Amino acid sequence: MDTATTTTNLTDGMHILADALLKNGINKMYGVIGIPVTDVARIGQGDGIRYIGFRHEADAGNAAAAEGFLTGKPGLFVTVSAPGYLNGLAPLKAATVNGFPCIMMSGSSTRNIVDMGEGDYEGLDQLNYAKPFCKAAYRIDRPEDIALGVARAIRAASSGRPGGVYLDLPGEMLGATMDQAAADATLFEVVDPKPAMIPAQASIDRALDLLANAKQPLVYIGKGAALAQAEDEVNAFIEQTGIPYLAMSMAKGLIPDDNPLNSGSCRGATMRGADVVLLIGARLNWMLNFGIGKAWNPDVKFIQIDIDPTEIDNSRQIVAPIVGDIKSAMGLLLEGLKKIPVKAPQAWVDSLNEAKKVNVAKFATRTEADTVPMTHYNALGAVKKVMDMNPDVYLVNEGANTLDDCRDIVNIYKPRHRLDCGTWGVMGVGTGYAIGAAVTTGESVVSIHGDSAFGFDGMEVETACRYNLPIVFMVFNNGGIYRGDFENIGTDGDPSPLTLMASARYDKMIEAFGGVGYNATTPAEVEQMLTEALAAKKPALINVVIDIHTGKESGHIGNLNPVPVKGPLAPKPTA
Ligand code: ADP
Ligand code: TPW
Ligand code: MG
Repeated sequence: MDTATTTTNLTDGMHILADALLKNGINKMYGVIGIPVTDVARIGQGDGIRYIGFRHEADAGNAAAAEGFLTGKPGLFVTVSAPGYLNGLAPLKAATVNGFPCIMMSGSSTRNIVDMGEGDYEGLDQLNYAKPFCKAAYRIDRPEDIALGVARAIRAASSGRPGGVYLDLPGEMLGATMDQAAADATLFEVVDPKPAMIPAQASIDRALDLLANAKQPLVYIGKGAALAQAEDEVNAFIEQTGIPYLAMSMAKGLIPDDNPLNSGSCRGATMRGADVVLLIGARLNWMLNFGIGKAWNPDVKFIQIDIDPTEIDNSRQIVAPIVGDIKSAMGLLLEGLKKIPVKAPQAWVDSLNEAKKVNVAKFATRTEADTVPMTHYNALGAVKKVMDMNPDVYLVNEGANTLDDCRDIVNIYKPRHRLDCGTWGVMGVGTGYAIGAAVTTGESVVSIHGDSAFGFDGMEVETACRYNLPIVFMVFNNGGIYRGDFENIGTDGDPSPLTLMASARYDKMIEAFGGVGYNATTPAEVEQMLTEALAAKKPALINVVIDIHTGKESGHIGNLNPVPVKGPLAPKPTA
């Protein structure tokens, strides 16, 4: 139908999509391509969107989520229909649970064939399946709606509590044509995608009154504060009030970890002692024992800053809710200090300092030990030394003991410089996060994985090599999930369900792709090899040989396991 002259005035869905994304500053796309999105990536790349091709959609999704956490703007990933789409749903949901802004775009098959259940190529009712797995889901059925669809996705992902958004892109729509000028006229830039939400002054005054009268106040900083980029306000508030604080794992570095008011090394005593707690972007979910029980002072009162009003009273009463965005809330709290001054009582600060001394000394004997084979502790003690010298380097961390011990041992000095398993404790997020962080920031990344955790997504070392990214992967190889010496309690002679290959040389994996492999057996080697690998600014992998007899079952959360009533796993009766 089209003549040569009219064709030149036509554009198509894939070109309009690239234009709409670029119009909104989305200039990166992670993904795995195939029918019908191959040209979404190729055309995007041609138009100036950096495309990072992965080996598995989950890792592309995690990279996009990492970008969202680091920048506050949604990261974008693309998948093919049904199977690729399903691989992408897991990171989309995890990003939503974590509150990271990101957008998953999937190609989809022909609507009428899918809806009639006729068995289309990779046919699946993707839009409806996506809905419970994300914050919002839209299908763009017409090329003239692309700009609107992109705008809706950006706003839904970024505003309020951020999260994952699904955009369904039917192949027919991607190939549909439109007059270029008419298509250009549909493009627009989203104005103020995450508007400030200013809390009521009365909620600020109520909170300050409580803090001013507290004997043992505590500030608990969560990853919401990191997402809100509220480091200046949070630092000023701690400095002016002198209140001891604790940081959730991804809030580490918002205030440099070596701040004397950081009470991380006596977390238990701090939580049990605090009578008033200001939560800044941290939920009272399982990670904080729901704000109840033995972990907390029975008379504790909570102040909670959160952008989501339904988060308040989630698991117990919040006596002073502050509903609004953290940056605005902290600004108002700082302003309010002029009227209602708050100073942490010195006796409380002193008592915590005493508790810290004891714990720090106890920890140092473990992290400084030169035991070989290494434990998680002394290997991480060596990592800490190198990270202390390289505060700009981003840290990614997953595993059980590898996660919990690293969080406690390795200091972070800058905001949003630590990414980990997050609210759900997901294994297999690490390489995607590391690649997302390296691509987004251009900085070096140290990516520390348990040997089990690394198994989920280790193939992405090829991606790191293909794009020549400055990532040093470290595999803490203790030969298993939690540790390597569990035994099969049956009689078939198979390895135990927790056992992996302690003899594995993960460093050889990266050598297959031209990266540099190291095998570290002592803390001194860890320190020297990590220093060298970071200085090279090239992909590297250090196989860190850890004693198979070290590591607690489920790390620090073994208490969450159901206890068998009988059989060899039942715990010995305690007196
Ligand atoms: P952590 O795991 O570090 O404790 P959570 O993910 O449980 O943190 O909690 C983060 C909270 O921060 C969420 O309830 C989310 O709604 C909130 N949040 C995210 N961004 C903002 C923001 N800009 N302003 C206020 N609250 C926010
Ligand atoms: C997607 C369950 C929690 S921790 C873990 C698994 C499999 C691995 C721990 O061993 P690792 O670390 O990584 O070797 P270490 O140092 O303790 O030996 N599937 C998913 N997520 C989770 N959380 C699991 C399974 C799990
Ligand atoms: Mg392990």
